Amino acid sequence: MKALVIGAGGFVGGYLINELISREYEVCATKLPGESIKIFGEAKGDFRTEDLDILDENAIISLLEDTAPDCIFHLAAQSSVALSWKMPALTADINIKGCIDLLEAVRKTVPSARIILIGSGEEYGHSANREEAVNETVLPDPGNIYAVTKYAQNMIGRLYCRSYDMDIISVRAFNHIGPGQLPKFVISDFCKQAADIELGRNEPVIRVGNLAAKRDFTDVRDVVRAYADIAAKGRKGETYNVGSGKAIPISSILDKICELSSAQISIETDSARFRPNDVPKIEADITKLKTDTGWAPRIELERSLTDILDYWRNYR
Ligand code: A2R
Repeated sequence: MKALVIGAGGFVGGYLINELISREYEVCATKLPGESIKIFGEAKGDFRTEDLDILDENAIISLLEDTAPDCIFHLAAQSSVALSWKMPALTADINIKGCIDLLEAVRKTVPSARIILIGSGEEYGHSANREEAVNETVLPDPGNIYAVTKYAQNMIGRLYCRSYDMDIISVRAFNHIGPGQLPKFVISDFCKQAADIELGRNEPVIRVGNLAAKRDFTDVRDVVRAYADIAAKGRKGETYNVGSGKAIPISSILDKICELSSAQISIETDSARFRPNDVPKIEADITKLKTDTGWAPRIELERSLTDILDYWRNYR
């Protein structure tokens, strides 16, 4: 089986490539020119790399003709919520037009390929603000530009599946964490601050935003296992939540990081780190994913945090 991973220069790409190689896929992965694909941990084997800007329609067609994939994982995105407010049109171009151009190119060149569109738990937005976990039947009510574009991608995927009988599945990934994630994400940020304190680079204070918010965190290695399981066993035309199924307060994660760190750390609230309209709790209902694929998260939070702390301790 041949897999094409589009947008593999980001956080998830290298992990997904490794997972697919270990399942004996022949992998081709794309990145933006100037980017590199980072494999964290032990590389499981070789793969082919190509440059692709998803805004270049002709380049997508050439790549598909050349690689003839059985399965396509579409990771390429403008994935920053903050940047989506600053550059809404660019975010829409990459996340919506890029998706449409990809689906059109697949329809013309490799119409029977399975496509996994990677969306986000952010799509639920205000609809996730409820006591119970959010399942795939809940109507999304996105709260930012990024989330709107990912919800548009989801709807376009369903439309192409119904209209052209294409083999498209959408995923809504909730917060994922792991070594190599940029420190603009909360857990990576806390671990980096703790590692910098241990290394004597910072005063022994971690600066934090809203610690009361509860979020659903999954290790990226479990997330990519879910993507591969969905590609193997998921149902065409469906949407799957990918998360741990359990929201935990950010404060308890910070306590754990302080416990795992060798430094004596105090906590300071920084108003600049608060986000407007933070939803108090976001939790994924993962019943559908479990039922259809048998997937369940395996990596405990403590192991993820230990690995992220080690990553920042050794970061050059
Ligand atoms: O924004 P950059 O320079 O980090 O590049 C990102 C890349 N990308 C593009 N690829 C092709 N054509 C474009 N016009 C284009 N613009 C941006 O897609 C980055 O290398 C990759 C997406 O990776 P990350 O932003 O690190 O996302 P991550 O955490 O790997 O998540 C994968 C997917 C994304 O669709 C997220 O929205 C979703 O999972 O949660």
